[in-house]
Amino acid sequence: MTQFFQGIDKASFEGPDSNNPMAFHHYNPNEMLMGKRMEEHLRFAVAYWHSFAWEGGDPFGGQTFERPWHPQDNMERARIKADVAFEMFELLGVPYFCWHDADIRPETGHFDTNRSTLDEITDYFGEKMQSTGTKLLWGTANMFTHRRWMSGASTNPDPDVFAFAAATVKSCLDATHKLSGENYVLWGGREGYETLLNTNMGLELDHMGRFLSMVVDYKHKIGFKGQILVEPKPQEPSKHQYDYDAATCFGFLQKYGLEKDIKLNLEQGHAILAGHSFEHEIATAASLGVLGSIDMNRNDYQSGWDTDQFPNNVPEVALAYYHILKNGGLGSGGTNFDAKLRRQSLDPKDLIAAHIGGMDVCARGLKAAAKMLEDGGLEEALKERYAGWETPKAQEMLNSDLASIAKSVTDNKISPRPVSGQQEILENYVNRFV
Ligand code: XUL
Ligand code: CO
Repeated sequence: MTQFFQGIDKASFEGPDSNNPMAFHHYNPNEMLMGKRMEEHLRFAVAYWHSFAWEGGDPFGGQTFERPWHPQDNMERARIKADVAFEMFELLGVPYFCWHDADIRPETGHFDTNRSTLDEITDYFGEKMQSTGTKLLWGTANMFTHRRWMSGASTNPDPDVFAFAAATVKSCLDATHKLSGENYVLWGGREGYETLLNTNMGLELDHMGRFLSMVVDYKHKIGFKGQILVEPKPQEPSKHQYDYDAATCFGFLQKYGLEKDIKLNLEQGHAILAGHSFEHEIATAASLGVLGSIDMNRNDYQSGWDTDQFPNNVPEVALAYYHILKNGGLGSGGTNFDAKLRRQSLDPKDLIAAHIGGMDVCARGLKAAAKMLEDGGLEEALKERYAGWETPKAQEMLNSDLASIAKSVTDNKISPRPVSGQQEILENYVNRFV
């Protein structure tokens, strides 16, 4: 045991009336909802980068956190960081965690040493996963922080960077496979551009499509059974990112024949940056058959950049889980807290409390969503609204053509009668559950 979380007990469920700030008020892993345990619906994961690698910097100031594993430049401290991380997973009772290579090993500047230190630390993780029962939701490669990635990874004008990216993803996929990861994520932080004046967009998109095909081929070659996911985000750090939102990603995947092999990891904050709601992104992915996993957080509605706060808005979260449940759940995906403390929240206790709060908000949202689905009010209203399409006449029209339809409009004197969309009634309905 390290001393880091000294004095903090394992968080347990005490119910909504408890006034213990370090207990769960709503997250009760064994509570059954729609025939499944709450833990199995939510599949929570802690993000290594925000909780353990981020040092509290912002564009105006550097590190505010002082942790026993700082500075993060050698393997001894990488192991101390891992010891603390696994202690936190146990204190919270989260079943999963997620990492980038750069979060868990020091950056050596060279591919071979980056790979050997990654192998070493993931072996260390393997032992800890065995003894604690914590599982890997997904691994990923950080191909955006180091200066070599400044003009992109697979979309870089320099083929040597493409090669470095391919080798990096190979080593991260190998490590994810070794740890029985259930998914592998690619977020293209620098796969985009700053100015079209120096960018060959068509060439870059072709290279990214080819790169992702190689990732899928390699997954099959090594027998990795996890799901490959790409994560949409519209801007930041690149001014224009190619994976703008769920619909853009789907169009891209379809163009390169990858829509059956790759699904999406959707993030609340990225949805907001793209001018969408989170449930819009979830419903879009679900309707296109590419809903994979979620990064749960909250974005500031005013700032215009990615604030990665812990979620605290139950009505928003409830609608997100409503669309997840309605579409059969997250499968091999989960709820990864891609969320970080505010930089003034210095204490180890803040890290635990932030996750407890986030887990409780998700649990409340999930419970509300399950109740709404079981009650069936929204589904009933939908059914009624589209009932006209269930008639044989309407169905025949879909197999018809414009001229025949036009003739039937004249013959039958069709004159549509507008009906209410009942938005306020439906919003009032939702408010009864959240
Ligand atoms: C960045 C972001 C990443 C991805 C993984 O905004 O969301 O942390 O989730 O690279
Ligand atoms: Co994310």
